[in-house]
Amino acid sequence: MAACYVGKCISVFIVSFLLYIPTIKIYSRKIDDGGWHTNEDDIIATVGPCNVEIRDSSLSYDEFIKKYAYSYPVVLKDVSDNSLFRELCTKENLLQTFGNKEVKLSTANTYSYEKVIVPFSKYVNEILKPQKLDALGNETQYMFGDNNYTEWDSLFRVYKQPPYILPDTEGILSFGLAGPGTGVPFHWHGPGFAEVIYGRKRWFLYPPEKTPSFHPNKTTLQWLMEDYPNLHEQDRPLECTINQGEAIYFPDRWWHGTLNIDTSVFVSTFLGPEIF
Ligand SMILES: O=C(O)CCC(=O)C(=O)O
Repeated sequence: MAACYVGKCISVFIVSFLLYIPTIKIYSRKIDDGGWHTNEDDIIATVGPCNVEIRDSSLSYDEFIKKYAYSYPVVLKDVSDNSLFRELCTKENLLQTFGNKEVKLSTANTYSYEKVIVPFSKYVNEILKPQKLDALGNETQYMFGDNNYTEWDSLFRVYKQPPYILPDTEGILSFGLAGPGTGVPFHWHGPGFAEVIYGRKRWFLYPPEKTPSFHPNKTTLQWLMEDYPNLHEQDRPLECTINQGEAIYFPDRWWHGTLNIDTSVFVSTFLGPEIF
């Protein structure tokens, strides 16, 4: 009787375990980081809330133009399939293809962008690091913008821009790679899209008429830790964390600051006047 009871328990245990296996697989499925690994201990900034509208590929071009193009940011999910581009952006592949090419780094502050030129492999192996909390913007080097379009053309040609180009504009691409906790402090310019290829990036936005309160040489991380918690309700930004494969659209002259949660690879499409 007792043996039979134990047997039943064992069968119940085996059946439960077999049912549990797919669950283990689901929860342990890791997002592919393309080799751009981030240690848990280096993730200083949190994901935060999202109060920006999120739309998917059911967003028509007409609705994009009416509702967002000239008035509001929007997060776009699954609007262009950049899986092939993502494969080209693995750490191994980028180092193999572009390791010897020079890249121009900018300091991560708002008004004075100092530039330094280094081989891409030096940036990846020596400079690309988690942000130190006490480092100021002018002490932080960031790879974004200033791309050599001839040397990186084979990569850029594979990137699919979001399918919502504004009338009479064309997209100029900008490629970036940066460590956890890094980011660009508040600034503004023309409209564009910014897609995350690997990692996650938190965006903070304010409309043109509401200049955010920030110190131009503080990093976004310092602003998040020191200023953001003290903002009055009416001074809080629009914000959202953009995940791998998602893009955010920012309209003309909207203030924005960025913060990489993980080591991130990202592409912006700046929409400028069409050149005939
Ligand atoms: O992606 C970033 O960290 C910077 C992007 C940015 O500020 C921009 O697109 O203007």
